[in-house]
Formats: sequence, C-alpha cells, structure tokens
Amino acid sequence: MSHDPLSTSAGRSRVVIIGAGFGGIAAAAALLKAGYDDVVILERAESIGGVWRDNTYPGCACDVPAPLYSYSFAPNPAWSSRFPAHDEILAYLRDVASSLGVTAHVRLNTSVTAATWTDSHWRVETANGDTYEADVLIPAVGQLGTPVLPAIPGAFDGPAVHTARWNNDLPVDGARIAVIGTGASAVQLVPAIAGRAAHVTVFQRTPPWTLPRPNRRYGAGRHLVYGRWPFLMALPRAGVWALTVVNGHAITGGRLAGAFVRTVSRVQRRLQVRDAALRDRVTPDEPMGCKRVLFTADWLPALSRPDVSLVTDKILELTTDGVRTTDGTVHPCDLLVYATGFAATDFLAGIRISGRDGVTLAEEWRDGAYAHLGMTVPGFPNLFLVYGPNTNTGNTSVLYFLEHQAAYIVQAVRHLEDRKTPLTVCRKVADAYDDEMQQRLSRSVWTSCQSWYRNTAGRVVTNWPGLASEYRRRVARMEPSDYEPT
Ligand code: N01
Repeated sequence: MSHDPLSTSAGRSRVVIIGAGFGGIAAAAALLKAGYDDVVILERAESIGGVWRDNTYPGCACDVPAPLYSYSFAPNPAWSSRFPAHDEILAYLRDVASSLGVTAHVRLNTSVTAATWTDSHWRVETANGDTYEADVLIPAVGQLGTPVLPAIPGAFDGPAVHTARWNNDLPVDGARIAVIGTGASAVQLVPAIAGRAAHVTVFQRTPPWTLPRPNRRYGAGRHLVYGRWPFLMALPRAGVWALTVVNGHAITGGRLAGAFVRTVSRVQRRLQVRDAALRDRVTPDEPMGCKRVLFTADWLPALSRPDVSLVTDKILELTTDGVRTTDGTVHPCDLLVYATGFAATDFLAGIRISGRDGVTLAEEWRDGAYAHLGMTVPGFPNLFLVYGPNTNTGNTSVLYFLEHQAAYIVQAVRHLEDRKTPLTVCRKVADAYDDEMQQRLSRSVWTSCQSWYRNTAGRVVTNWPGLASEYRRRVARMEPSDYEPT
C-alpha cells in the first residue's frame, strides 16, 4: 500500500500520529526506519517539542540525567551537562526529528478534534476543517499537556500564570512573586527566581520528598571522546540506569532500597536546612514515592533564604493584591504563579475518539482510562496509544517506555500488512491485564496519597506498577493471539 501524504495538506495515509513530542517522534522514527514512510504527524502547536516546547519557566530542566533521558537510537555526545535545561532538550529533540526525516511528516498548527473508526480506517478531523484518513491511529499527546488551575475563590488583579504557560515578558526582577505548589515544576522554578525577585512566597500544601541532583558540566574532552567513539556513551547510560533501578525498587516496595533512599533524603534535609523549625515543615509526612520524588540540589537552600518564605497555612482566597491564608494573613504579590500540575488522568480529553459501534473512548473509560499494555483498547481497532494509561514511571526515563511502545507498534503495523483485517485487542485479554495492573497498583505506594497518578475515584491510571525492564519484556513481542481473530 503506498500513499503520498506529503502531496496534499490532508488525505489518506497508512498512519496518523497525534502529537509531535518525544512519544510521537519515537513512533514516527521507528515506522520510518521500518520502511513505512506514509506517516503523518498532526501537531496542534506551531512547532514540535511537546512538554519541552510548552515549559519554559526559569530553571526548567530534566531531573532524569541526560545520558538516559535521550533516545537509545540517538545518543548525544554534546550534552552540556548531566541535567541540561529545557531549551537544550528541545533542540536535541528537533535535531533528532530532523536528522531522521521525521520533521517533514509533521503538519503544524493542526489540532485534532475528533477521530472516528469507519469499519476499515480512521477518519481524523481537525479544527481547521481538514480531514485525514489512516489505517492506523497513534495518539501520542502525552500525559502532562493540560495545565490545571485550582479553583481558589476570589480574584487577583495582577498577572497570573501557570508554569507551563510561562513567557519572558512576566515581571520577575524586583517583583514579589507568589508560587502555589511544591511539585517538580516549583522546585526548579523557585531557586531560579530567588535572588532575582524582591521576594518569593511559596505556598506548600504537602512537603515533597527530595533527593540530591548532582549536576556536573560535561567538558570538551568528554564531547571529543563520545563524538569519536559514540558506543562509549553506553557506559554513563548504564550507570544512570542502575541508579534508577535502585530508585525503582525503593518506590515499588524494596525494603533495603527504600530505607537507603529515605536515609539519603533525610541527610539532604539535615545538611541543607540548618533551621530546625523550617526542616520540620519541609519534612514529608506522606510515604516516599506516593508522589514523584524530586531530584534537586537547590530547592531546600532556596527555602532557607531570607528573601523566600514558605507558607504552610492553607490558602483561603485570592485578593486583589495577593493570597490570603486561613490565618487571615494576606501575602501580597506582583506575580502569581500556579505550579499546580496537569490534568494527567484525563487522557485525550480534548479529542472525541469513536470506535466500533460509535462508542467513544470517554465512554469506554468512564471508570478510568485503561489499555492493554498501555496501548490498545477493546472496540478501538488499529488504535495504538503512546504513553497511554499505566505507562508512566516515577523512577526512570519515560523515553524508555516510549521507545518500546514504538517498537511494538511497528510489529503491529507489519502484522496488519500481512493480515489485511484490523487489529482489535480481545476484551478478555485487556480485562485480565487491567485486573492485574489494578491489583498490583492497589498494593502500591501510589494508593497512599492523592496525586496526579490517580483519578478522582482513586484509581491509579497513569503509573506502571513494576520496573521498566518488566515493561520491556511484556511488550517485546506483539502477540497476535491477544487480538480478535480475523
Ligand atoms: O505538578 P504536580 P508539577 N493549593 O502535580 C500543589 C513532570 N515534571 O508541574 O502535593 C495549594 O507534581 C500540589 O500540592 P499537593 C513530573 O512528572 C518533570 O510540579 O497536591 N497547592 C503540588 O505541590 C511531575 O511529577 C520535570 O498537596 C496546590 C503542586 O501544586 C509532573 O510534571 C519537571 C493546589 C502540583 O505538583 C507535574 O509536576 C517538571 C491548591 N489548590 C515537571 N493545587 C522533570 O524534571 C495543587 N497544589 C522531568
């Protein structure tokens, strides 16, 4: 089957991918490498990059070391440091997309509104009125694309922004800045603006678990050696991998690893927070790992600064000039920053996806999103999710999962070519898998607190319950018997 998706703005192709972030680009790269070049990627924004395009707040970086937070098929000898900033990661992603020929397949400013299965193929509608048709649909929109603003009563008169919508015109230097939230985004933002701002007030509802982030610059010697002998980059990658396995064991119930990691966190607090009262307030009271453990060198020192205050009283309301807490204090500010996270559990919420018999994904997922191996859903033929339900990891690089999903999808596309009839996962298989996931997750640390990993009913819908290596084993071979017979 040969289509030419590049000849028109819309049309029929073998594969339509929604989203040009790390997931969509991994899937496209794998398909192109396998010889499938009739692939179209529909991207709602004006450039590719996903979360690394959206998140530009000061201090934004990846807290997973770059040797592992990079595609295995595109190791980068030129990383400037172990934890590079967001713009360097974005440049890396764009370079990879361009050098592998993926960029030419991307349609920018093309927001998908609906996708409908039509008995033989997917019909994909976009906000600008174009329709695309494809044998296979790969939604790769990520889990962290939709910012959440909490409903706080009252109104603030000054500028207010979510971390994922930061822009460089915001008043920072010399301003009084209020930051709501103490998750991964806040722990990067606050140290970066402390010292620039006149004062930073941090509103903490729950103290997060932290671990050291030992950054180091990568020098010219390293660039030269890895540029000349790229295979050597496997060594730091393996080293980081080993550490993430310890972290993975700690979070998934390993006693020794758990005790070790908790001790490291305690020592970090002891060394970085001299004031015992402040240390008390930043000491986590939830089990380690139930929310994402945060890797940071400068969060606790930032909270100790005289020009940074940590407020632990509950927020009551916004006032015209600041934030009022339940003790009656108004904390005045010139800029209000919501570091309040994302609607991670509402998978694909903005796109109406209708499968066989007109059933929508939203209906299929009314009790919470689920998918066989995080990728396929009964009643939705030839639909393969990337970074779908229960494929998030709190302890290693999510890119590892994305790459293995891409490899699985290539097998499925190949299989479709031979079999000629659509692939729909058997309900029995998907149900058994979901039961297993939920049973394991019900015993996991993630049920011990509320976080973006759980939907409002308490079901853990984002996270994978085991180690990444287990996921790799589970998806290594696409099992045709998991799919409905022809
Ligand atoms: O969001 P979060 P994030 N009043 O949901 C608080 C990835 N990421 O943007 O803990 C007061 O983690 C909320 O409090 P609580 C990473 O996967 C990666 O920081 O619910 N506070 C919490 O402190 C991460 O996990 C990198 O009690 C309110 C915070 O807001 C994910 O993105 C960097 C509130 C939200 O934390 C999300 O991180 C950055 C309210 N009404 C992000 N509502 C890397 O380095 C919410 N909060 C790879």
